[in-house]
Amino acid sequence: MRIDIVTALPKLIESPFNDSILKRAQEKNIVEIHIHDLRIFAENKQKSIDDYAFGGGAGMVMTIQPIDKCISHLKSQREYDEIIYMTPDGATLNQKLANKLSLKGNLILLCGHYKGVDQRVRDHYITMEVSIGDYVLSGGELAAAVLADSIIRLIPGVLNDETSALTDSFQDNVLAPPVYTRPADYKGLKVPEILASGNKKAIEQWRMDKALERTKERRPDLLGE
Ligand code: 6GU
Repeated sequence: MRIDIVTALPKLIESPFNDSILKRAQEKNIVEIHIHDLRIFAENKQKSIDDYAFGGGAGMVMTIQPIDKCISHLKSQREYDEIIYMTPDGATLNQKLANKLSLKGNLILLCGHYKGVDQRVRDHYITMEVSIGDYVLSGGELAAAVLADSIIRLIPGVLNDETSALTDSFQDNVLAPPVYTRPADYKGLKVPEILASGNKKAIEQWRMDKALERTKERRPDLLGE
C-alpha cells in the first residue's frame, strides 16, 4: 500500500510514522508513506495556500491551485483507489471503514485546515470524506495520522502476531476482554485462576464471557441493545 498525505503542516504529521508499528511497516516495505507540503505547489509569489472566503465571513479557506497541482501530479504517476478529505463533516471513522480501506492499494489523504478547502476541490477531486469523531480539531493532520494508523495495522504482516488485529475491540462488534501478565499475585492482587489453568477451551470461554460482559456494560449499542 502507498499513502500520500497532502498537508499545509508536514512537520505536524511526520512523527507518528517514524516510530513503532508504523515505522516497522515501512521498513518491511508493506506500506510507503509520502508527505507532501502544499506550499511547495503554490504558484503565487507569497507561496500562500489560503485566502479570504467569497461572500465574507471569518476564517480563511484553502485555495484550489496548490491542491490541484499536488493531486494532479500524484495522479499522473499512478492510479489512486480513494482521494480522502479529512474533515469533521465527513463519514465517521469506525473499524468497518478501516478494514475496507486496508484492502486498497493507493490512497491520498488531504488534510483540511482553517475553515476548510474551496468546495470545488471537494466536488472534483475528492472521492471520500472522513472524520474521526464528533469534535473539532485544529486541522486534519492528527485525524489523518489516526486514519492511517487504523488502516496500516490491519495489513497482513504489519503486526507480529497476525491474529492480534482479529481479537481487537470492535473487530466482531464486541470489546476486547481483560488481559493480565506476570506476576500472578502482586501485593495480594491476583490474576483470575482460570488463565493459569492451561485449559485452553475454558480460557477461550472465559474470554468470550468477559468480552460480552464488558460490551453489555460499556457499549450496549454495539450489541444492538
Ligand atoms: Cl478529519 N478534521 C478536523 N479538523 N477535526 C476533526 C476531524 C477532522 N475529525 C474529527 N474532528
